[in-house]
Amino acid sequence: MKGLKVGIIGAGRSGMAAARFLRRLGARVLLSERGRIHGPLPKGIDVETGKHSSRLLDSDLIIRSPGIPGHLPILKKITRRGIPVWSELELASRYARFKELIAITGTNGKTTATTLVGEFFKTTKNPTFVVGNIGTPLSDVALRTTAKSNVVVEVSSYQLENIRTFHPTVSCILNITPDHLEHHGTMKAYASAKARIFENQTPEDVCVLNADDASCRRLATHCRAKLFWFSRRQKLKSGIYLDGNDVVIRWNKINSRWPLRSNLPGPHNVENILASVAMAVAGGVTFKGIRRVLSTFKGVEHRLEWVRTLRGARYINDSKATNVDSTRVALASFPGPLIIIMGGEGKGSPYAPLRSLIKSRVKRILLIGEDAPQIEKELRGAAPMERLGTLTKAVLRASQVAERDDVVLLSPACASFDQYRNYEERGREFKALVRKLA
Ligand code: UMA
Repeated sequence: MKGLKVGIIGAGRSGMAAARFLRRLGARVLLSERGRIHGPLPKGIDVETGKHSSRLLDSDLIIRSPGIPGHLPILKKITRRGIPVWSELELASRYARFKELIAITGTNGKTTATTLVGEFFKTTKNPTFVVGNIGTPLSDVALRTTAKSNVVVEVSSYQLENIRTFHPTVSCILNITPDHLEHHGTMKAYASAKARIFENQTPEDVCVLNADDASCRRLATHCRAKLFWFSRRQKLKSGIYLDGNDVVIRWNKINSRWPLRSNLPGPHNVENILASVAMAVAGGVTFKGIRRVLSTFKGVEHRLEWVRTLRGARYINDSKATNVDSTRVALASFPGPLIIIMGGEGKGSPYAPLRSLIKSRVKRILLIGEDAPQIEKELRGAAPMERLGTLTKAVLRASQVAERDDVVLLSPACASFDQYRNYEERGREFKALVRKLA
């Protein structure tokens, strides 16, 4: 990298981390951001803000932040010039050293599975890093990894679009349902981006796939790694599955069965657990370590997170539900009666798949954000709806209508960017508002 001219597009979390990393490697960096730069800039880098100028065309290499749309004119020019475009994941993974590199993708459950897999690997003697889409970019830790490290990376379809050599020892696709269609265009393109997680794997590696998911089954035919299937619904000849309340593993000479003890609500979490156990087993974690972690693991922030019980009504923060399927999963986790707060920046996928669950479990929908009119149109008649605009008003309204044994659920089915910096900020505001309720 020394002396190489590298242009970075986007100065968010991953762009800033890439800039710091490239500076340490001695590259000449131009950081290009359409908005403003937040936070301290690494020393010695060139910056342009408010635009992406043709200066980028002078680069030997481009690092594209995950949120940069493919139709951006400058990106088209860059590609036409034949300048290689990498994601920050591709860049950092070239410098990471590891015993196991575990990469996890999927539409939903990524963060829970990544956190859980991280906890499993922390029971081994080797240092474990938990990075990627979950928050800390791999660039921030890559130079601290050694041949003994376990590196657990949450990977998004955006990051996978611009990989070349990224090569996990264990990969996993949890599930594939419509999301980010505004970015990828079609389901096929979205699934293909996800499948790139295993494109550099060989038969020495392992790929964990969901046997209950038709898209995963289709993708498996292109996978060269050793397959490790998981299923919540069916007994498998080879893989990990649930039999009653028992976890059964039959894989690669391993034959094991034990009762599942976990605090995570909902059937989707059973799937996250099965996949995570498969990854841990493939990476050599002992059953003792796995079972100890499972019995104490409480889940992750902003994902079906209990906030408070007030006058018998439970308030649940599921701000991480930034797509329709995530909200479907949340609805399926509570029998009801539910008061659900939905809305935000829509992603163009239909809300209709929620209709039957809403009809049977939801007593009121409180709408916020930009996509409220669209949700209202598509779910008309499923449950009474009110447009409140902001979270402040929605939480107040929820507290007025909530009765004993109700569940007040923030599960927006939308991104947060119309009103917040990210879903974490939205979730924190929800929790603060709920805690303030008299
Ligand atoms: N920007 C431009 N030009 C553009 C568009 C955006 O300069 O045309 C700038 C924005 O003004 C902003 C920056 O690019 O300053 C934003 O970058 P980004 O959206 O690529 O996001 P980062 O801050 O780099 O964070 C990314 C991930 N974000 C996305 O994939 C959208 C974070 O995942 C991740 O934690 C972080 O890298 C570290 O790896 C978040 C996410 O929402 C949680 N992920 C999606 C999801 O989980 O559904 C994929």
